[in-house]
Amino acid sequence: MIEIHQYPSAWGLSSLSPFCIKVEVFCKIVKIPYQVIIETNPLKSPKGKMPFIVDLKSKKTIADSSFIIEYLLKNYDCKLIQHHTDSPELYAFQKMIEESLYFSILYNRWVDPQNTKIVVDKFKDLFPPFIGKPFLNLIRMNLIKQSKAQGIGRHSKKEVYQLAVNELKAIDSFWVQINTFQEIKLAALTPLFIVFLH
Ligand SMILES: N[C@@H](CCC(=O)N[C@@H](CS)C(=O)NCC(=O)O)C(=O)O
Repeated sequence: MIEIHQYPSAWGLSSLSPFCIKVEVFCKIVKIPYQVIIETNPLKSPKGKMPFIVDLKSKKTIADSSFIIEYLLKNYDCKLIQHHTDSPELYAFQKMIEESLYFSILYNRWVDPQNTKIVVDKFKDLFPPFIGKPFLNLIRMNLIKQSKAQGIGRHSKKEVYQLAVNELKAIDSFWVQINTFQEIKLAALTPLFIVFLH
């Protein structure tokens, strides 16, 4: 049994974080028993980001969705699943989605002023009364800083969304090329595609 420490659900999804859903979907696919522990403070994670897991058997704590999946592939019976290093193409797409497309999603959710109110109104109830709004504003400030450090936050809104469209088009043609799921349905990265394209 493992504990998945992750952010709460939102918009009908099991977590507001795609990286958290990625790990949970992986556990579901390979049938690893797990228990979700809801966290709202990223500082509780060893790497300051969610998710992390605690393996109750080995007592190990592992942070970062990719390291978690690597650990589970090594330590649990996941025979049906192919590891992403078997496919350099999948690995390259993983990096594009997690290191680039993710930041356009972050921009859309936390930086684009058009969406700030929707996000804050939706997430404030995840916290005790009165602290939700100020806490979310702090998170927002931190994520705006992150978007500048990564680079996406330095572009105009039009440029950010153009980059996202380019990447979604690349994923779309990759999808067609590999004949939708036929080759990757058993890959450890399937949850990533499901989650980010949802
Ligand atoms: N590389 C990490 C990324 C995790 C990540 O970016 N988590 C975000 C939520 S989607 C987070 O916890 N951010 C909090 C922060 O940066 O303060 C993974 O794959 O787990």
